[in-house]
Amino acid sequence: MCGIFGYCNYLVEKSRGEIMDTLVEGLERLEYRGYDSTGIAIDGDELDSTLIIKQIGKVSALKKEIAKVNPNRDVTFVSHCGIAHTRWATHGEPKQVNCHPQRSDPNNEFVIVHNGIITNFRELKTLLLNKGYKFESETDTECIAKLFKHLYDINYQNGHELDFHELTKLVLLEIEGSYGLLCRSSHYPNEVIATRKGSPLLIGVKSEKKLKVDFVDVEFPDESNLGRPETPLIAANGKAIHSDDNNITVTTNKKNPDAFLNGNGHSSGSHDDNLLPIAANEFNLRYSQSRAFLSEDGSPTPVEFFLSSDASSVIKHTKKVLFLEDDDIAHIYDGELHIHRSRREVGASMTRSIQTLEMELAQIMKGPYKHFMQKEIYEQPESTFNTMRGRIDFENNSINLGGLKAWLPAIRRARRIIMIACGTSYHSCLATRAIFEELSEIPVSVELASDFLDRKSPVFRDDICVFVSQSGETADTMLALNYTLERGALTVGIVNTVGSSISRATHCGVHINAGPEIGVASTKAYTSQYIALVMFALSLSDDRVSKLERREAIIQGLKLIPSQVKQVLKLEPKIKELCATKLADQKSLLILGRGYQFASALEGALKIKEISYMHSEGVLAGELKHGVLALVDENLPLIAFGTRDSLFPKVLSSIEQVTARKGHPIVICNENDEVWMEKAVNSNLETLEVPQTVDCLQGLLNIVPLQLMSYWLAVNKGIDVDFPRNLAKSVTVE
Ligand code: G6Q
Ligand code: GLU
Repeated sequence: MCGIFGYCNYLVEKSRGEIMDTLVEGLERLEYRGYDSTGIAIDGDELDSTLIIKQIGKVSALKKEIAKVNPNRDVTFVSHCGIAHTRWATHGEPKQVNCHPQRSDPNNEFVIVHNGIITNFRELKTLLLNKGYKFESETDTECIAKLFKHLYDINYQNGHELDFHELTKLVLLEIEGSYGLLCRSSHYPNEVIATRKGSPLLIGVKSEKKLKVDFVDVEFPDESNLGRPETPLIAANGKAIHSDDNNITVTTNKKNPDAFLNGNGHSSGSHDDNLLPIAANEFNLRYSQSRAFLSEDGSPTPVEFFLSSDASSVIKHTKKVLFLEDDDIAHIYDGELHIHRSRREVGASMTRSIQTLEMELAQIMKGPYKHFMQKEIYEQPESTFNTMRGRIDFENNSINLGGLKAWLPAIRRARRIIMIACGTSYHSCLATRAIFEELSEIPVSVELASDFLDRKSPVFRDDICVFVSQSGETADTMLALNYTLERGALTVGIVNTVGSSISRATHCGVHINAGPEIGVASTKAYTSQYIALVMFALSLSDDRVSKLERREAIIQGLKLIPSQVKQVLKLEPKIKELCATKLADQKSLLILGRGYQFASALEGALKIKEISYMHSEGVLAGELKHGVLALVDENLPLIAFGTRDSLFPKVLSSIEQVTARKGHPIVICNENDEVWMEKAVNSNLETLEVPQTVDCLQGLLNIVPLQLMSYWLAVNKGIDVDFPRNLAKSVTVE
């Protein structure tokens, strides 16, 4: 949840107006992640002071607040670090004092933007209250800002002027929970700290000069006692930290000009040279340099850094990005990016690569559409095609999933497959479970991540756990992934967001390639996840002669899906009219489906609830008579999936149970199906006709009318579809 954005310019002169515009624009692109309130922190007019501007509501409200505060836009900064936040409240309602940035004290010595939840904030708050700190907000975040100040002050009093990243290490020792956070401080002008645990954070790099290498070395504490100060550092409880307690060492004091010169003049040397301390000066301190940012002649290179929760807000400025990993502490100062870790772990990567994003700006712009959700619904002919592009050979009826290929033999040997996901992603698992079992002949169970964890479900080494997630950052799914990894299962990711936590933590997987999905209501990700899972099932069965015919039918069916989706989109005028008439002002809507269409019913009901706030329930048609039928009368609006497959006669009888109780369902059926044509004439029944495809793919087409319906029900009520109340994209809290 929430969006974090930061902007640092080094030797690239910018006016305060330009800096504020960059921060605000970055927030606008992140607004879909949370929109309770927003705020920025930038340099104030006094030397080393911080100006915080924040406001409840969306970014537009922040813009007005900035205009009201009216800071001088013309002051220029050769180097500067600003931070910004758009909130999805977890602790404390959206009100001015709870907006981020949160601060350590009225002088804004340390200011923080934070995504996530600090689970031990009550204990920390008690400790800090006892030390005399006064809290002004109800957020958990405020204790981090105060902790920074407290640890800075007590160590300073003990003779340690800590480097910013060392101070951060001390802070992180104290906090528990999940976080993506940025911190700036008047004690460390033009520097910023970015760190994460369980929340996404990436850093875009823009420089005129080509970077010397496309990675950043990870810096570990000096394990000899070289950099260890003679007097121990002080922890939050006031106790000394001894050398055995942790690996904290003071590694840098770049405020010391000699230390800086020593480091700067040092040649880059071999890889290992850079991981080890380069120089220990007379203060027993060391300085290492980030090779990517070295210029040929050793002179400083102008550079800009964009820190963000999501690549979509960085893409306008640069395509070069580095994804931080959990527990990384990124420290930006003097035009360099350093990545520190508290300890060296066996097998952990020694570098973070600077990758080139393939995303285009147009992909994250609304274009001619009114809302991202509408755009994403209309993108489905292309996004479904992109999921299959380069992976299906329609001539030879074969599938090639590069990220899975090597693992297929192991997966085929599994005794069961467990699919784990949340929300819409969970529905895509339900939608494909039957075809998975049919093709792979391996039992498949489908789990909601939170429930799976609550039950502490048994997992075995020969289980295959498939994690499906659009964002790749959903906390429940990520926790379930860690749970299965700990138990030795083989894990597969079906993820949209490249570089996301789930795509990196799983052993293997498939990127669904749907392109960035910004609308909170997931639409194109659902159809692409569905296709990716079907392709996965097809790959698992490509060694089975008995499945040949079925596989060919499915592959040829997939080929037509993009054009068939396009055809379904033509139903929009009719759906729009139904939403304005028959479905207008209704309190509740039942959606009936069975077999493959049960998942469509659940997904359709979820879309309607989250976007239009109308109660809606997906009902398994076979269960109707066991209870839900009691709700049916001539007034209850009802939608039924009546497309043709082997269960058609049963579906028909369920719908007849409804019409016999004077219900007037809207039936989603295949084009020119004479059964429904006749019923439409004889009973008071509406139809929405969709093309026919293979049974296991029909859900790809059937869901589109419901996506459009939820969209129009919401728009007709004047709801801001991309920002439904209480929700946000990417649920990074448990
Ligand atoms: C619904 C949603 C939501 C989403 C889950 C899981 O429209 O967007 O239900 O599917 O929150 O998110 P991920 O797919 O990103 O894990
Ligand atoms: N827990 C913090 C708060 O409630 C951060 C929430 C967020 O991720 O936006 O303020």
